[in-house]
Parts: sequence; structure tokens; C-alpha cells
Amino acid sequence: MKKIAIINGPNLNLLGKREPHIYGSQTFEAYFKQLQADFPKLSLQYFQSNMEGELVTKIQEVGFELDGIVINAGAYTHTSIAIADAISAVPAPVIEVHISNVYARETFRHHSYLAPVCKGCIVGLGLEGYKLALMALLN
Ligand code: CA2
Repeated sequence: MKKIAIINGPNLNLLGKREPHIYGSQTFEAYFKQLQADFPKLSLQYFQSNMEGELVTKIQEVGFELDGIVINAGAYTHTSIAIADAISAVPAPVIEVHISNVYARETFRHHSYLAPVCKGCIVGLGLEGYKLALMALLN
């Protein structure tokens, strides 16, 4: 059974509670239960943190053990060389997901430090992006 970690960064604990016009109205906890039901052949784990160092530590922790990582690093996507370095350092394939279409938003969201070190990126398809990322890692 493949083991995959989903890692969410800052403010994504507010999903389903604020700004539903941008991020939808479902909490990630509810969506995660749906993912577990949709992918019975995957062992999924979920981690969210608002702290950059905790995200780096989690990538190091799971990146040598598991078969893949799906990451939405939130705003750290656009700022964090430390998270990019952690992704580069681990053997697990990493897929970057963004719920909103970052290219249709402010220009500071157009650059990702993570994209060049990820296997692929899924942007702007809502929470469905996480499901598509899991499908990609499953194959
Ligand atoms: O579209 C995405 O998934 C983002 O990673 C979300 C980040 C943003 O900084 C990135 O540019 C794009 C922001 C996450 C904030 O999440 C919230 C969720 C609900 C309510 C308020 C914020």
C-alpha cells in the first residue's frame, strides 16, 4: 500500500470558515475524509502548520519514509527557500497544489520557489487539485 502525506501550510486551517468565494466552503478535515474514502488503496496522512520550520521538519520526516507528498505551502510557496531546499533534499516525489488560480491573482503569487523542485503542479482547480495529485502519485 502506497503511503502519501498531504501537507498544508499557513492559513489553510481556515478553509471552509473564511473567504468561501476564493477557497470554497468545505473544511479540509471533511475533504480529507472524502479522499480517504476515494482512495482506499492509499494510506493517507494529513498535516497542517502555520509555521515554516514545522513544514520543513515534516517534509524531512515523511520524505524519506513515504511514497509521495502533496503540498500546498500557502503563502510560503512565494517566499520559502527553506521549504524548497527540504523538498530537494528528500527522495519522495512532491506535487504542489494550489486551490486558487494563483496566476489570475496578484503578481506576487505568480512565482513559486517550490515549483522547480516539484514533480508537478496543479493550480486553480479547487480542492479537486489534491485528488488529481493523488491520482498522479498513484500512477
Ligand atoms: O490557492 C492556494 O491554495 C494558495 O496556496 C492559498 C494561500 C495563498 O497565499 C497562495 O498564494 C495560494 C492562502 C491560504 C489562505 O487560506 C485561507 C483559507 C480560507 C480562508 C482564508 C484563507
